[in-house]
Amino acid sequence: MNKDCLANQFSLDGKVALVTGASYGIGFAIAKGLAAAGATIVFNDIKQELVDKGIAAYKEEGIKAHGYVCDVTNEEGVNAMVAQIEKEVGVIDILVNNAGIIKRIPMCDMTAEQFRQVIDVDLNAPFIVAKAVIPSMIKKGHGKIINICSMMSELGRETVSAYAAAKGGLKMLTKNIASEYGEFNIQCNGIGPGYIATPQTAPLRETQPDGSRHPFDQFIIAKTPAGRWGEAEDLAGPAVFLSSDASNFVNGHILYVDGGILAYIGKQPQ
Ligand code: NAP
Ligand code: GCO
Repeated sequence: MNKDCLANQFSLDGKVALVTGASYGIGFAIAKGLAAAGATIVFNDIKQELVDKGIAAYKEEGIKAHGYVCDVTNEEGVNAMVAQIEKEVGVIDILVNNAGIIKRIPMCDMTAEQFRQVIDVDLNAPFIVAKAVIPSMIKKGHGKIINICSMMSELGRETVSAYAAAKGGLKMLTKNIASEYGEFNIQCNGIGPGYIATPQTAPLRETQPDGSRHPFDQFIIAKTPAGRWGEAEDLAGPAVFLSSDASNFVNGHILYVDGGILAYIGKQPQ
């Protein structure tokens, strides 16, 4: 294999990528990476104002993204959005199930409705969106699905019972899609980010009234061999790999992009 042949394996030229919930945060960073590799970017958000902001943000990066208003928990709305994308942009070659929420509430204080809301967005929605795009992927003869899992696909911690249950389920949904649709040349893998500095984790990094770092911030730094929080951009390269021909024989794998947290017992107190 020569240098050009290897480089081409990572090219996404001519591919249409749908990244859900990608007006900002991890989804936005992943979409920028996919665009840099040649993909046409399609994204959605619940609110028109955020879709508009997202389109403007992509434009600032030199990316002509296609934005749609859609709540990923609404199956009818998702099916309508996918049909509209196929009509206006093209068949979706790459799906990144990124949209997600978290509720940090002690389990015995959490209502069943709050639990269901997290499961709905973080687990039911990836099922709904994957189900909407797979038939056209089968017709086209290929497809890539990337589910954004989490450290909580492997580990628990206080106050995140619903999120951990959803992300643990998402890991197994990933493996099941890989199992059920691998024969159609569809690869389904997960990316498990570690602790990434985005709006979702902002409450865990707030500077304390005395100017010190948030205790959880210090905890994560001690638990991460890299000694830092991840940046959303750290996820772009792994996403390009799992979206490209370079990963055509990678299926049902969860790629943890966590700076080594899952491998490390943690720095001993000094
Ligand atoms: P974020 O900053 O909170 O962004 C989440 C995105 O999902 C937002 O654009 C949000 O749109 C969208 N979204 C939420 N519910 C939606 C729905 N029902 N329909 C459509 N869009 C919806 O989160 P993030 O940190 O970028 O995380 C992105 C993904 O990575 C999530 O799945 C998260 O669980 C996962 N993750 C994050 C970390 C981390 O440390 N940050 C680590 C591991 C995994 P609105 O603004 O309209 O709500
Ligand atoms: C939390 C964090 C984590 C991260 C991520 C870790 O409250 O523990 O929000 O859940 O978001 O999922 O991989």
